[in-house]
Amino acid sequence: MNSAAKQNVDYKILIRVIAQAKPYSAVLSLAAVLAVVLAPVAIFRPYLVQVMVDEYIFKFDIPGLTTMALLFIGALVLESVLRYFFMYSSNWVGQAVVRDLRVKIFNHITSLRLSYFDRTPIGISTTRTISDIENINQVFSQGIITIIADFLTVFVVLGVMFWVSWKLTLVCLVTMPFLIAATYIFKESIKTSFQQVRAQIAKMNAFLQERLTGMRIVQIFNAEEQEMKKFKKINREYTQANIDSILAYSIFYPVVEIISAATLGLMVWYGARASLGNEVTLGALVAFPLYLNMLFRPIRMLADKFNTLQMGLVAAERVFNLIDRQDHIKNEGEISPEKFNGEVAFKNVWFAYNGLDWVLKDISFEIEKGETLALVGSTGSGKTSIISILNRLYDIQKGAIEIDGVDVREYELSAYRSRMAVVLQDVFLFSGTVLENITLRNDHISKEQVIEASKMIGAHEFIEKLPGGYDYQVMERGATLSMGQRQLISFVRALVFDPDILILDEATSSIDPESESVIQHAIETLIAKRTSIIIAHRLSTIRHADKILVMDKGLVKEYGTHEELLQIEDGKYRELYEMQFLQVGVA
Ligand code: DCP
Ligand code: MG
Repeated sequence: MNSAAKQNVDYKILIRVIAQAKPYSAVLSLAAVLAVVLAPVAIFRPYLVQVMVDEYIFKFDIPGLTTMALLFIGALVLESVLRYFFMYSSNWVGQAVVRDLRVKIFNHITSLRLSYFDRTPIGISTTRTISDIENINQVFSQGIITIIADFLTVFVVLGVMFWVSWKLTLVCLVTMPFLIAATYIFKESIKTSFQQVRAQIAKMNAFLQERLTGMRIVQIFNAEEQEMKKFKKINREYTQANIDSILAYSIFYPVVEIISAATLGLMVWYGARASLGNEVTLGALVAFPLYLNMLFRPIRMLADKFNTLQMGLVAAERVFNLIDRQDHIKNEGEISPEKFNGEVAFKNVWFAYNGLDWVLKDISFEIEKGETLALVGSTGSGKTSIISILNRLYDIQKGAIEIDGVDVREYELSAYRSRMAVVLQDVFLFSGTVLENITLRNDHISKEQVIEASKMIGAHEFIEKLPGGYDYQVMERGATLSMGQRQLISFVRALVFDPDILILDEATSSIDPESESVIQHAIETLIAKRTSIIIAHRLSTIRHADKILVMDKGLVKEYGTHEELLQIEDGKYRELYEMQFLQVGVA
């Protein structure tokens, strides 16, 4: 935001924006040439009027007048055609640049490390990719080239006016300081309110996005009214920002009208007397109001265009800031294994999301090939964090994580991740078909493979029953499917990718015994023959594990097999087992 407070156009950013148009330099040059050509062409018609009056109308030269009229029409057609190409090409370049930037920023956002998303509201990222980028378009369509074109027009018009009658021109210019002062004041006041408007839009986007995602909670807890109040407040501020900018316009335009009327009055008053004294021709007197109009319009628009340019640059700066963020997980490793053997080792791992508060403290454990490790522990003890760092969504601060005896940072990131599958606690489905949700649009996975995997997991039956079967359209976030169904789909997703290491964050919600056995069967299928880490809440899952790691407040509390852990007097696992699992088992 601090750049928004800068007074002048930021040339560095301007140059960088223009540099984006490099692939389209031909079209951009065309637009620039057209801008230069348009200025003299535009002045041609008023000048023709002047000549017509002086040389033809008063000399009753009817055939000559016809020629002039045709010339006038010709000039009009030429100007219209040029203007068409000018507008089309300058807007086209803007749109082309915006299209490229959108791809760039989307690509960039998807590569950012997860901690960026932990701290940035979704609405802000959406605003960057959609509306901020739209503003950059204006740098081309309304910005630099048209400003240059306007300046050229002003100079050409002034030149012609001076040439026709320098005295009359000077008289007209008496009001110019007022116009420039008004324009400057307007530009400054509109700038602030524009920035307000932009800030409010981003705020509203972020608010709305979050409420829509959490609509269920809003309605269940009857929070509509409170949310409405908050929304109204944001809406009020947004409206106020808009009204402020309208106020500036509604003052500025009439003021310009008054100044131009005064100029016209001055011109007529002086011109009529000069004309009587034969100093100025009648033709010039007729053409001057037209010249004046051509002079005033660009000046009046300049303020607006400068602001648009500036807004475009502010938006561009935000977009560039995002693009420049080197907030990726470092991908400097070069090892791209075809397959993992499947030995996982944590060696004195320390990790904090914010770099300060340790969420994992000195974690060490080892899993042999094909073994299953169950992670157990109370909520917030750091279980999900362990799998997040194993998946390299976050970087650890101290210690090492090794796979097959090699530090994970030495693997190439996408090769590394592709050998690993994660089933998360809260399953996320995208809008699209069930099939697409399972394959994530990976062409290497055939429908047959998907069906086979579904049968193995035990999901085939319910998917078949959906309207359209595998082509059933899943709504955003999978809202039209049950928790268990979503879970099963995510299991199939993991199985078709045939990972060497499987990570499973078991859903905490308890389910009915029948589904329980389906899920249990699915999990057994998943973990068979591969190294697995399961954050387990169900006793049945835990008992199947080769080793159990009990977490407590970021520390490894206990580590061993089921039997070993039950031996520990006053052990945490034993306590958990007796309190929770045994009771559930008995009931
Ligand atoms: N945490 C954080 N930033 C995140 C995620 C978590 O600061 N993006 C914090 C919240 C907890 C701690 O890290 O204090 C451990 O969180 P985990 O998600 O690892 O906890 P669990 O998975 O063990 O808990 P649960 O059983 O509830 O899933
Ligand atoms: Mg968790």
